[in-house]
Amino acid sequence: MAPNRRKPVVVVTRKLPDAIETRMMELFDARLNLDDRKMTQAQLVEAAGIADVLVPTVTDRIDAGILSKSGVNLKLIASFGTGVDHIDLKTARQRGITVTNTPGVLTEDTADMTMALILAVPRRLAEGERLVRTGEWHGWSPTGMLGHRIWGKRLGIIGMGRIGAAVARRARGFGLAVHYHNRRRVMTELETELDATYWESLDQMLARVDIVSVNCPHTPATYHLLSARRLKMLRPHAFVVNTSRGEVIDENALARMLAAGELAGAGLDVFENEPAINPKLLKLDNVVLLPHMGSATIEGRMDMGEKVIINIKTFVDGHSPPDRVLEAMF
Ligand code: 8YV
Repeated sequence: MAPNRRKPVVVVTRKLPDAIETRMMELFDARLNLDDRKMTQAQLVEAAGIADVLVPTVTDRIDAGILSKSGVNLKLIASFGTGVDHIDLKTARQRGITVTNTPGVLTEDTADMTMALILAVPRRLAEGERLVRTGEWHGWSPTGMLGHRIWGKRLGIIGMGRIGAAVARRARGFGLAVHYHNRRRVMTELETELDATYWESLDQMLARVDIVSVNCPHTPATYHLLSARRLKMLRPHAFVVNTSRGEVIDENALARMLAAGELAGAGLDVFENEPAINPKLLKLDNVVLLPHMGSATIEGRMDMGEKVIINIKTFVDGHSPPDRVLEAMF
């Protein structure tokens, strides 16, 4: 932007960390959502109508309906988050709207949460905690609260991107053998570092691993990648962990199989219809359910906010923003 032009109107759809909001107020004509109430589709239409830049999060559905009503000034959607499945990228491109995200800064936090679930489910951490809190624990016994050993098991990672690789590094420290399925085989150096076994066929990998971790983005190609048919390929002692997007798994089929004892357990941080949780899952003891908190660290949120600011600033200064999202990436 030329120095004397008005500050860009930046509409932020949710409450962000104070320091990020303050900086946005200094740099932009920022419109904040201080009470953090999720915007309705009608409010999003209104926001897209007045904004030069829209800053949505995963809880906003930026679909063709909203984009088609956006004002002429809306030129950038600087999403606060890495996943972009809540944004209609094609319509955005057709309307000349640039989209950015915040990759990289939530890799380690999300990998930590994934590893926490990989440990928590086979070792029955949440069940044990519930036992103690409900006063149902009557003392140690040799056969009490037996779970399954992590060390020596096979982990199948679906999606060996940044987060998948960070999960693999942690998993190796816990004695897990790393297997993975990815659209493309990763570079030999990375495969060697992770001592990872590549499976071109997801079906083949599923039949052989003890724990599956979903770490791929949700795209049209990965919707229900773990379909009922594929879930059946897992052996009954297998565990499923998902910190990516609920839509990658057929949640109904998963719940049914868990209830029927056809799978040993699941650790889920994400769900198909957030914040609604499949009632069948809520009844099961062998699942750990978390409220989409994989990247929820103060440090992570600050880094994400910084990235959003850098993307906006670079863009309004007339440069290509560092985290531009292209449809071909997904
Ligand atoms: C974020 C996420 O909390 O970045 C992502 O893709 O799933 C989460 O970890 C959320 O998306 C913020 O919009």
